[in-house]
Amino acid sequence: MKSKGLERLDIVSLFPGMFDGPLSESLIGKARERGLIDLRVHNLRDFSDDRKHRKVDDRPYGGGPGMVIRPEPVYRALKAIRATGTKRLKPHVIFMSPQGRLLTQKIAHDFAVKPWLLVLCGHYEGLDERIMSLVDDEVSIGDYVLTGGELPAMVFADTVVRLIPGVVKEAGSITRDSFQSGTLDYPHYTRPAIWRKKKVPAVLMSGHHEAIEFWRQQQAVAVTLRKRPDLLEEK
Ligand code: 6GU
Repeated sequence: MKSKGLERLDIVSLFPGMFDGPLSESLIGKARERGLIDLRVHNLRDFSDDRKHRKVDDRPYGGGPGMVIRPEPVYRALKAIRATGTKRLKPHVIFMSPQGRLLTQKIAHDFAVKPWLLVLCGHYEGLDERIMSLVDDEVSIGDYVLTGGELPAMVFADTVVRLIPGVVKEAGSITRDSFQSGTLDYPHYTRPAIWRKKKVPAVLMSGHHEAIEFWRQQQAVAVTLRKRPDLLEEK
């Protein structure tokens, strides 16, 4: 059976409030309103086995700094969320971690064809290693350290949700994306035709569609050579 692609995305976090703005505004917010993605954010504390204080972390065995998220709340969260799906549909579980695979446009495409993604955000020193057997993929957004997995999860959600057909109105702006076409984007201009003595390139005003297309491709390569020559190198 052919998958229809991403339909549902669940995020488990200790700070669900952080997601309110970024995933409710703009194109992602519209995609949710239009029912193109069922995006749910969960509070890990709701799945704590500690009834009284809803504590989810504890000190590391062996000593050392910081706290570690205990495996049981994560296990319960995964189990409860999985149970809200159908028997055949299982979420692909992703743990946001600086140790993960670097997120690229190629990887975003691989995830955007999965019907259901469940994203775990780490915090403190991380998750108890024993929960990793329930994780399908570990993903990082770059070689720098953040305080937690929330911002990476938002970046991840944004990049996969915009690949769902219909989220970005013009399909052309997806195929022309930097990193997808192999080059960066060409320069864009809008009115006025002359702004503070700076003119718009004449070819764009010519109405000659082939000439415009040729110019744009040429510009895209020139921009890439100047700013990101590594993208043009053969791998
Ligand atoms: Cl996914 N988490 C944290 N804490 N830091 C990061 C990251 C993830 N990706 C890059 N830095």
